[in-house]
Amino acid sequence: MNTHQTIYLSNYQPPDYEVSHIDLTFQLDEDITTVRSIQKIQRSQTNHAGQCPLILNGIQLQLMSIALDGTPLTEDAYVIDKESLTLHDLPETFTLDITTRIFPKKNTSLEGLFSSGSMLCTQCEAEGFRKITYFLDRPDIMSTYSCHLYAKQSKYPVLLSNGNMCKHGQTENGYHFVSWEDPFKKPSYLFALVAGDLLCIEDSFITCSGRKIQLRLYVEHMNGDKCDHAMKSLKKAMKWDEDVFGREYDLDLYMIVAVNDFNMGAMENKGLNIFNAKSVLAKPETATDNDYFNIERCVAHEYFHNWTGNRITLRNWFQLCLKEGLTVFRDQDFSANMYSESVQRIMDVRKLRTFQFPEDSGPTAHAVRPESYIEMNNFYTTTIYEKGAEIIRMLREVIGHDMFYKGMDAYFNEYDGQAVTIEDFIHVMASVSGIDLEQFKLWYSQAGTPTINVKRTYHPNEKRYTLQLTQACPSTPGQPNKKSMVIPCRLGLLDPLGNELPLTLSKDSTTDLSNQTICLNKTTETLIFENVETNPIPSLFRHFSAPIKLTMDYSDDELIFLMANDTDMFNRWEACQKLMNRTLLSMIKHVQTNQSFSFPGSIIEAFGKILTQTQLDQSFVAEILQLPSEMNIGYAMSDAGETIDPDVIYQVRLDVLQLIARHLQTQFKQIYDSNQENGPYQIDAQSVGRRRLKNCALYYLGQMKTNFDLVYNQCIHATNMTDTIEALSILTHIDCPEREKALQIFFDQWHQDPLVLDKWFAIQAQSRLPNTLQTVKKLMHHPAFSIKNPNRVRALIGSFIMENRKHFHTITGEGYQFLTDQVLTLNQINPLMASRMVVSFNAWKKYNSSRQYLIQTQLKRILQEPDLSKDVYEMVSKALDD
Ligand code: B3K
Ligand code: ZN
Repeated sequence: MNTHQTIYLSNYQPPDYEVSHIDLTFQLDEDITTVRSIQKIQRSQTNHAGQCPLILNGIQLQLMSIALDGTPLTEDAYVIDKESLTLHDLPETFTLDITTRIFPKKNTSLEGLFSSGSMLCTQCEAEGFRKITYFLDRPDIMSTYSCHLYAKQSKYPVLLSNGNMCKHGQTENGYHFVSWEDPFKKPSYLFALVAGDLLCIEDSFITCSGRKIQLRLYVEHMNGDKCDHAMKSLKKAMKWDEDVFGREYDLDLYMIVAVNDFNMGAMENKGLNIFNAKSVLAKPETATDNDYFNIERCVAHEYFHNWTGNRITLRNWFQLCLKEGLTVFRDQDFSANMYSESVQRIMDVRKLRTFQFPEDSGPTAHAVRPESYIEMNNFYTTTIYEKGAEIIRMLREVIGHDMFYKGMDAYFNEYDGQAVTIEDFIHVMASVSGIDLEQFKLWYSQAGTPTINVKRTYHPNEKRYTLQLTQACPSTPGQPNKKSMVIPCRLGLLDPLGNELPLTLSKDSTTDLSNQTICLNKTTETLIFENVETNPIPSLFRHFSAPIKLTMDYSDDELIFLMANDTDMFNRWEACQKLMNRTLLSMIKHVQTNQSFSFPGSIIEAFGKILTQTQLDQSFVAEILQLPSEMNIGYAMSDAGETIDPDVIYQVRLDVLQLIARHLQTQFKQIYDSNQENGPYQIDAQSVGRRRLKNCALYYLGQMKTNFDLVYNQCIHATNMTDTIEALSILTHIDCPEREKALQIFFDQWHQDPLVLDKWFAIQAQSRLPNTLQTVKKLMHHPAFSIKNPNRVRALIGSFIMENRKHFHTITGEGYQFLTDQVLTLNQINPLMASRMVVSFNAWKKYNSSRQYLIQTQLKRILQEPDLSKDVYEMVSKALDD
């Protein structure tokens, strides 16, 4: 029976008590840690005469003692249950002194205080602090913290917490202590501590006002040579936030600790970021360009949180997007500034389409500011993060760049040190810009991806061109009807030579144009352009100016034209995506109905042309040449009202890859040969672009038997991990002796490096070879596999379900059964990970009836589990409700 409680935004009440200061003392040990917390508490103004009890959150705590203003309380003085401790009849201000015991090694949820290898560390967001001590564990309780850490010196020589170190010394029997003081008020979710035997890599940064900040990276001793990139990234991020947002770092010390067992990428604890080792450690021999890129982005993201999240925090968890959407927007902007605006945008949009659009059209679709949740951890979603970032980007488009940055300044000034809401943020933006943002706010409350349908007419005699854009938003769970939204559309009109035509909007149009952007806000808008000399080709939603799905009756030739000529690079890529999706879908239809289809020569020709355009950014060319993934083709099918057919998708995509490879092999070979590494590994945009294009060429070449040697040789002789992995991920699909050899060599070389070993697991799980599920099951018993390590789980199980559509969706149902088995195991060990995995079942209604039946059976099986976590229960019950 489900007894999990739903929390509603509409029930939000300000806290009845405030905690001005909390003083924590830890006697640290992996088996039993003792936590003493002394809290200074006062009634809040709304709690007249203290009629409201104090209900402290606490989970899996062993209460040892509790005292009120120095007087120990007996058991009849409080009520304790599985999740809380309640006290009645309290004075106006008082001190609570609570001692609890916790058990880090047993804590496999990796939330609260847990052990990872020989170290101890914490993860408190969203509600992990309550696994450390009894507290008002909610983000609108902001307190100053002092923290005293005691531990055996030989085992835990390094003891860290938030803020500044203020005291340290020896105690008896080989124990020592370190005291930390954080001068900034913070919510409990930003508390952190780390204890371990760690190497410290040090550097410093001089801020814009001339302050010297100590930067410290703490890693396991063998990883000292993998810190350079993260440190550089941190300094770049610090500088960028000063330059672009005028934000200077506040404490004198900034620490990052790398941890092997971590549920997500990283955590922005004040002054003491805790990172998944994957998001910190890199050297050319062990990390790919992609890893390098993710590290830079992640370090920047957590750093940017210091202002958007920490200095200004959330009133309640429903406001999560206020810090996450905004911070993702900031890290995207940062990355775009570091490399290429258009390639960055392409990558961001690809991510949005692969993860967010499907979420927004499935059973767990929710508004960027959700109305309710059962388990908050389930709401760290791509909707809150990526769609949240899109909303900020649109806001900048709608109010203009200048106003946006002015508005940000005003936001920082007005709300520094407070726990606020999305409403507050938008209010500042509206008052600074003088633009009414009431309708714009619908982006926060309406779920679903809007669609835009375009009709166009050219009147040659009047030289008039009309575009009629109609918006709609599909219904989502709990939201059957949607209102029209504010949708910024950046656009251009191209003449047949590819020149931009001047945009003169007639006053009969229903909206205005500013900076090549129009803001749609009615169901249908009509744009009438005057003095249009020739029938133009429109380029709409340039740079993906809004997260929508566009329907437009482009011909193949127009798309090929835009692909070659649009002045907006994003839309060149977009035209190619449209063209490929359309062609692939049509081929799929033909295969399903046993008809023949010949792939248009014009597309191959267009690809060939792009390969010759040496002036183009090589990363961009590689992006254009990358076919839509099987997953994205599936979603395109479903958008077109078809049932997703993973087998045919796989076959057709493979046929097209081979066809392109055959036709363009000479060019691919030439690109491959002329872009070899010719010096030490560099991570600048140009070198990355060169490797990407070279490996894209290898990918196509590797589709042909005659080139297997080439792939194998790169795999064996590569001097950097990017080239090794690119080759190995081609080889993994090929049934040849070289495959086994390459995998064995890789294992022998890297089995001691957990992050590289993850790649070995992932690559095997991605294989299209027929017995892959058996291989995956076998690998679950490999001595190096551990279901307790999230990176390993993501590498093996995650790669199989996400990137092996063919085998996961095998019509025997074995893939589904496998996932269910893993979800049920993880449900006991690490509910957050279990819940992350089970969402792969969400799209079940988009498959044919036999697959639907198979998945539904598994979902029901999960729901029957007697001891189902909140996390999994919430996801599965929503999936079944659909
Ligand atoms: N704020 C953390 C995510 C916390 C997830 C809690 N389950 C990392 C980030 O977004 O920067
Ligand atoms: Zn974040």
